[in-house]
Amino acid sequence: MNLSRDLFDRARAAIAGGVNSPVRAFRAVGGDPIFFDSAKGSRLRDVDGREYIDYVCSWGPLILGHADPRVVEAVREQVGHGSSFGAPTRVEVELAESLTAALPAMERVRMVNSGTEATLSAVRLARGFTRRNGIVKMEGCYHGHVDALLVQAGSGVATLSIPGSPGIPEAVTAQTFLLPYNDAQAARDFLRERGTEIAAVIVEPVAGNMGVVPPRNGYLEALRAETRRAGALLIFDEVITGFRLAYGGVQTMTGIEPDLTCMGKVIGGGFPVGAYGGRAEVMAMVAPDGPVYQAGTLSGNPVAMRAGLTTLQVLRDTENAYDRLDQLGARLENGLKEAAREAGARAQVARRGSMLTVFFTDAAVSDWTGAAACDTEMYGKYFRSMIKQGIYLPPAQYETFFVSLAHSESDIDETVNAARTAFRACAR
Ligand code: KE4
Repeated sequence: MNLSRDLFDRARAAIAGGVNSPVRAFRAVGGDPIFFDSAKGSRLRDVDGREYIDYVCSWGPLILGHADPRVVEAVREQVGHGSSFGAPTRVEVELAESLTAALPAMERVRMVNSGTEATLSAVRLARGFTRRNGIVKMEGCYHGHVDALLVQAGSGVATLSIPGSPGIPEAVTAQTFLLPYNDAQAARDFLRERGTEIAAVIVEPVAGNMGVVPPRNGYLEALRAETRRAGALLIFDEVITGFRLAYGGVQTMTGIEPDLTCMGKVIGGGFPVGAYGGRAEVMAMVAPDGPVYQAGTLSGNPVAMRAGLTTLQVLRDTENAYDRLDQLGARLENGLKEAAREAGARAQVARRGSMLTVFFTDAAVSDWTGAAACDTEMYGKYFRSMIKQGIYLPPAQYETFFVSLAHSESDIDETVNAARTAFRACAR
């Protein structure tokens, strides 16, 4: 009996590629995707009744763990009062106020339905505000499937090595410039030479889409200084890092204030939510106040707002929530490093808070060149060994493991034990 396989056969007959997002198809790790029908806390249960400790956490949103009772109750109550009005509601104001209170650089916000919609809108707004067309992104960073930004992106594009993508006109990417991540000098040189053409620089302030790659000391500061000097906007794509690394974002941890911030994932608590926001002067350009058009039928959906608001409230009111996430992340990091060392595996473990990646390479990864040197076949072997042992990891090398507040020390220890076996399989 393998209901997952039966469902995948049916899925392929009805859904493009059998999945609703490419990375879920397991193409980067081999084998067929597993279908799940329930989850609770740190655990997933597949349609065949097998249980796994989950480190995907829906790619980041479920920082409280699956089916957190406080979120479930809030959503249940909200949906009973109506799911969507296409008109303003109290709860969208409350979530917006939570975001602007937590992020000083975000004086105004606009809710949308995904991280992609947030970055798409932020790029259009930056171009409208500056009346310039140039956009700079970093190699290995992924900002959703935005035409102008799908040029050598990270995440699925890197994993599936899609060179940009067919269907995107040359004219659209002709104004997109690629720089190496973590190279302050390259950014300085480019912006001093061509900064007057540039509407914005968009960056993951802690990269998650080539695996976890933190910024080098001084890198974000250099981007802030050089964009300001050039009259370009700095956009922090905090879709992953927003409320994941701190109650706020990398901007609240570093004091580096972007002009615009894109968010998603955690702020939706597992429901489709994205947001973009920033300086009031810039956001004043967004319709209906300004001429930059952006809209959405379900933007600010009250049920999704309630899930996000409840999640943020729990994070805000749980004492030392982020210390706990960091402790669990450190336990996992140290255990995996020890297991890799014991097995003699060529693996590096990178971590920031509750974001972690195991890179199968000899040297620490600090940019896309380093990430691209990884042995992705070896990652696939590691993934298959771990999933056999009941540990569900991201099915691709260029992704991030996520730990939630629902993970326990025993979950982490069970994971490290499984990793001992998996690293040995990789070291042979
Ligand atoms: P969505 O449109 O998928 O909600 O968000 C796009 C996005 C924007 N910015 C960053 C930094 C992101 O990581 C993402 C999406 N992340 C991927 C995982 N790396 C989502 C998983 C998927 O594509 O299925």
